[in-house]
Amino acid sequence: MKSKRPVPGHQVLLQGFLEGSVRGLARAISVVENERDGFQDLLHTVMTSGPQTKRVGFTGPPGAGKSSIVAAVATAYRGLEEHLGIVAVDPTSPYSGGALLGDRIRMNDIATDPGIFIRSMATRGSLGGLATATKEVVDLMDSFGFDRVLVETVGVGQTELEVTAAADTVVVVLVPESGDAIQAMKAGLMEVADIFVVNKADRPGAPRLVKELRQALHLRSGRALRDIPAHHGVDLGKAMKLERVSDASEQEGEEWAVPVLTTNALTGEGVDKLLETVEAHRRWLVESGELGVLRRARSGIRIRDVVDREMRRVAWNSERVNGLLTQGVEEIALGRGTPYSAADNILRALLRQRA
Ligand SMILES: Nc1nc2c(ncn2[C@@H]2O[C@H](COP(=O)(O)OP(=O)(O)OP(=O)(O)O)[C@@H](O)[C@H]2O)c(=O)[nH]1
Ligand SMILES: [Mg+2]
Repeated sequence: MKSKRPVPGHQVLLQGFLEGSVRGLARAISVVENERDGFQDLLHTVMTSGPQTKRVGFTGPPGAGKSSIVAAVATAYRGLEEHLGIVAVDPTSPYSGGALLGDRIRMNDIATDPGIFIRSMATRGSLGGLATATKEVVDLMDSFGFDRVLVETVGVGQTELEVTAAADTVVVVLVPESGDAIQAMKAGLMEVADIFVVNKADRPGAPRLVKELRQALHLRSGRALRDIPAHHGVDLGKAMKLERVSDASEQEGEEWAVPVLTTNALTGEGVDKLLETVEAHRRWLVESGELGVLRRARSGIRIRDVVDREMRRVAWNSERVNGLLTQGVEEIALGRGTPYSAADNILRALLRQRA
């Protein structure tokens, strides 16, 4: 890693990026990840033309097979001659080599394919910075002109779920071993899923999880209660026959009914259906106008992210603020102040400074 001096070759880098040079993209990502001088201008310039690409996120518990599915899906998209960017927020990162790569032929294949650009982001603890940096890397990939960008995150914790919101279509990958539908609900995965995939369909317990998920989705959508008169009680089996939540081709109206699919990432079973369903969701996003709604919501979050970070930067880089902090500490020690009075002084100084 080079020093954090301003980047002298910014223009060259930018030109390379805009001309579609992968080296330009790699350098841009490094500038953004390390928050080197001028990274905001760089992002501003490349993002001016707005979102360009389809973003598909894959999330779920550790070891569910997200990377294996991403690899299988990427291979299928390559068969359709798509150029792909992959961002993996991945503690074990099988893409980038290491002990795990040996037994993963597919990973190796996609890691050396010039039509695929993979970037693994190290998990740096639970610092809020990871989510923002990852979203920025996804934005860079989006602006670069890939046909599609795939994002893998472990679906535990706020940061990861936040990153998930950078995708247009979110595929939640579960496995029988990861627990039941209730656990998925508790982890907040029900809220983020556009498509559920029960992977490792070769394992016992997969059909039960599929059934549970469909029932949970059905209940959540409120249809089960609407379809069946209350005095008959809620017969879920009957409700499932009335509404086939699983069949993406039967979408009607404005609502997207979250399908539950099964895959075996090792054999590739179910991957074609997953691709079809991702396309169906894309069509729905476009036709319903939901894509615009989603992108606006995302822009709002990004603006907040940037303002939060810049406020922090402005505050803690300011001599005046650091002076007030030291003063506040002394006042607290002398029993003349509290963290609130000190913070109040700092905020007043900051707001005056920026006015
Ligand atoms: N039997 C079976 N094993 C699978 C399947 N998909 C993935 N695996 C195996 O499950 C293990 C975990 O797969 P990964 O693709 O690394 O899972 P992941 O969700 O990306 O894991 P993390 O990124 O570490 O959370 C690997 O040993 C895979 O070979 C499947 O469909 N069936
Ligand atoms: Mg993984």
